[in-house]
Order: sequence, then C-alpha cells, then structure tokens
Amino acid sequence: MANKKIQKLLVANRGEIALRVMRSAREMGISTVAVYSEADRNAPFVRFADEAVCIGPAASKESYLVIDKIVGVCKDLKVDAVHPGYGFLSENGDFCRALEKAGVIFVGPSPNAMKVMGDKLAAKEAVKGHGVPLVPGTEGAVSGLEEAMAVAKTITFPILIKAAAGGGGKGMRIVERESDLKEGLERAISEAQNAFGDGSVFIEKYVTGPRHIEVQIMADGHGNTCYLFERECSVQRRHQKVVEEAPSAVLTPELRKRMGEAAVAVARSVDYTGAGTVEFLLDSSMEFYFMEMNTRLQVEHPVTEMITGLDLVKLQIRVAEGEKLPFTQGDLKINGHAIEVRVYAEDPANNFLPDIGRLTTYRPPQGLGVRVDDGFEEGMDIPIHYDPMIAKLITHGATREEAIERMQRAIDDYAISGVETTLGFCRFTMGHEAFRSGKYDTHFVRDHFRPELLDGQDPEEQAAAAAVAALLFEGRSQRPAPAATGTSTVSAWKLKRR
Ligand code: MV4
Repeated sequence: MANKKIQKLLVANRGEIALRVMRSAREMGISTVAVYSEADRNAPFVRFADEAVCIGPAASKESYLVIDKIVGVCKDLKVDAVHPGYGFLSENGDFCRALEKAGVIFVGPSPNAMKVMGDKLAAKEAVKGHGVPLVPGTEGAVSGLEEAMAVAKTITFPILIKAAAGGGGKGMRIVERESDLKEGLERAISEAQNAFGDGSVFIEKYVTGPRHIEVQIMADGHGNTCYLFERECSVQRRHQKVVEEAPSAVLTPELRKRMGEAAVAVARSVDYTGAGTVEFLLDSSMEFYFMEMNTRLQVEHPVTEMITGLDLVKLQIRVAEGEKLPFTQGDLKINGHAIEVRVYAEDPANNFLPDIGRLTTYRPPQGLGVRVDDGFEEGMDIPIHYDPMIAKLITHGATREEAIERMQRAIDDYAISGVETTLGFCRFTMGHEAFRSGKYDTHFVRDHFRPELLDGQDPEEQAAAAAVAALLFEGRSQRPAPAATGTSTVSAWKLKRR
C-alpha cells in the first residue's frame, strides 16, 4: 500500500455519521467536503463542511446513491479520499472501483473483501479451515429438496433457510418440521430470487434465543489485525438494533479472547484492511458461531470508542493512508462500560410506526460520561426520505451499573417534542430486570415488551409522576393548569419532559 497523506476528504453520507466523520477529519487537519441532497440543504453536516455540493433531489436513488455524481465531485474538487459512512454506498464494490479508477482513496476494505463478505455463502467458504466455528448446516447452496432433507435430518429441526445474498436478517425462513420443508424451501428460493436476483439459499441449524455479539476489528495494510473487543446488540426489533453495549455483560475474559481471535481469523481470511465487524451468535451454552462480517464502520461504533479510548474514524483514515496501526493487541484494554441507545422518530406505543414531523423542541442531555451523536437541530424537519434515526445517545461509566444509571438520567434530560421517539422504550429497557441482570437475548422485545409497560413501568418513575401530578394539581389554584389535564393516561416520561 502506497503511503499518501489525505488532505481533502469527501464524506459520501448524511446526518450524524457525516458530522461524526468530518469532526475527526478536522482534528487531523484534513479539509472536508459534504455532498447533500435538496432535503438536507440546511443540515448541520452541510454547514460544518469546508466545501459542500448539492448532488440532487431528496430521493437517495437520485443523490446519495449516484456513484457518477459523487465521483464527479471528487474530480472537480480534487478530493484525495472518500469516507462512505454506513448504509448508502458503504458496501458497494462498484463505488470502490469507480473511485480507484479516478485515483481517489476509498476509506474501507478492498472491493474483493467486500464482495466475499457480501455473499454469506462465500463468506462461510472463505473462513472455513481458519478455526472459526460455524453453525452446523449445508456446505454450499442447496440444490434440491433431497439434499435439503438429508441435511435437515442430520442437524435436526428447527432449521433456518438463508439467502446467500441476504444478511442483516433479510431473506431468512425458519422451518420447524419435516412436512414444511418442501414449501419452505420453494418459497425461500423464490423470495431470494425476487429480492436479490440470486436464488441461492443454504441451510443452518436454527439457534433459539441467541445473543448477538459482534467483534470490532481493525487491520492495517502491513499484516497487523487487532480486535477492539465486542459489542452486545441483542436488544433489537425486526433486525433493527435499539440498544447496544460494550463490553457484553456475559463474556468471560477467556471467551472474549477466543471470540476476538476468531474475528481476527475471519478478517485475515480475506486480507481485510480498515475497520470491520464480525458478527457472532452466542447460544445459551455459551457456544459461539460466525454469522457474517460487516465491511463498514457501524452505527454502534461509539460504544467501542468509549471503552477503548480510540477514535475509529481516525484509525480508518490513517490505515487508508497506508500507515501502521499505532498499537498491538496487548496494548488494548477495556476501560469501564458504555451503552448506546438509538433515538428513532418512531412511536413505540404504536408498533414503532415511523413518525415524521418537526422537532419543535430539541435539547440533548449533557454532562460527565454523556455523548450525543446527532445530525439535527431544534426546528428542523425529519425528512421522510431516509432512515428515521434522530440521534444516538451514548453513556460511559466505570461500571455497567453506572453506565445504566447515567443512561436513565440522560434519557430523562433529553427533551424532544414534535415527534414521537423511541426514548421511552429505551428508558423501559434500562429499568427492566432482564436487561439489568444481563440475562437477555435477541427475543428481549418479544418476551418482555408490551406498549402498556411504557407508562410508569418503573416504580421510581411512577413516584415521580405522582409528585409532578400533585404539583400540577396544586398549581391549579393559582394559575391555569398546563397540558396534563384532558388525557387520563399521560405517561410518566412524557409528563417529566414537559
Ligand atoms: C440465525 C439465527 C438463529 N440460527 N442463524 C439474523 C441476522 C443475521 N445476521 C443472522 N440472524 C440470525 N441468524 C441461525 N442459524 C437467528 C438470527 C436472528 C438474529 C440474530 C442477531 C440478532 C437478532 C436476531 C433476530 C432474529 C434472528
């Protein structure tokens, strides 16, 4: 890898991640270029950038996903490198190749590593023989019912049929019994063909109630690959993560080392460079299995930054310049505990339906151990065209308990009105016994959450709500009572936020 100092960096993304990447670039003395759609004209990331170019209408397909437009801006403004953030073009091999052709550095892995890991079967094939545990199942794509039945009988039902081109939970189908296999297989193949243009599917033993544990890795172009410990992301719904923490509450130092070394082996199997995440399932007997590798910086990377003290974006940029990692595995230590909650403009009381509108009030929390990565300001509209994530709220503490208590305090200090948000759900999670004890898995939401529980679930909160209600009631003799009248069931956390 040739050494080349990056002087100008274009961020091919929007919102909080565009801002987060540009902040690190600025600290490194690198000048920044934003590309934005018409819907993001007034967004903070556009103002923050040293230069900004509008690349089209709101729809991503006409702006953030148009490779030619972005490469065109790189040429016009003499950009040295592009950081893709997450989503959009971050795992698009054509984008890497187009940049390469234009002489622009892509801050990320090689197109080949991206391609192998993008195909879940190719990924399993690549890591085979490198000592990485895999869920029992088919070696390659299943060709027919006979083969599928033979495999299913060997590994025993329930089984999971997965699309090779899927990932992140897309294109999966559980089959509980022999009599359902024929139909399940036919449907899985036709769905995969329709959704991804590739009907290849494979079979795995279905692991029930697993934990989602992922390991952050970082690799340079000189053969050094380290693991930056794990994140636990088991609190999710419909494959969308809502709460993440680092480290996991359940790993022993010995298991952490084994999973870390397995993640490094996965990365090495494709000569990986840059930041990557290796996803594992951990079953109830603490056996772990490789699932997939994400070849980008992830949404939840801040919890890893908080416990390691490292700036992952700076490391990505240094590695892309051809530098060596400034540490070895033995230098890395876990400091305390960090939790991230995702604040979505969604209504947890209404099946997490996306809620669009204007942020009439927006005041993020502050204070020791609190980090907010956001891309909005008070008065801005949440555009309907993109992911409805408003912000990520991250807390760090000396212990898991302190991080949780700090998160509860920070959520209570977060003032958002104009749209419904997932904050109430996150507050519910922080107070739940299953979360507090660490004994939770990927079924947490299904097993423990009902919308009714959002209101006054926590006795402390119930007491606080009662106190607020009493105050409002007393106040009525002197001045007209505020909003609390009229509705019979104003939730405690809503009350506290008015
Ligand atoms: C599984 C599984 C059970 N058994 N594979 C979903 C996302 C993708 N990365 C892998 N996924 C799963 N694969 C076997 N053999 C259960 C899931 C799964 C899941 C994994 C992580 C986090 C949340 C999940 C929710 C449902 C299913």
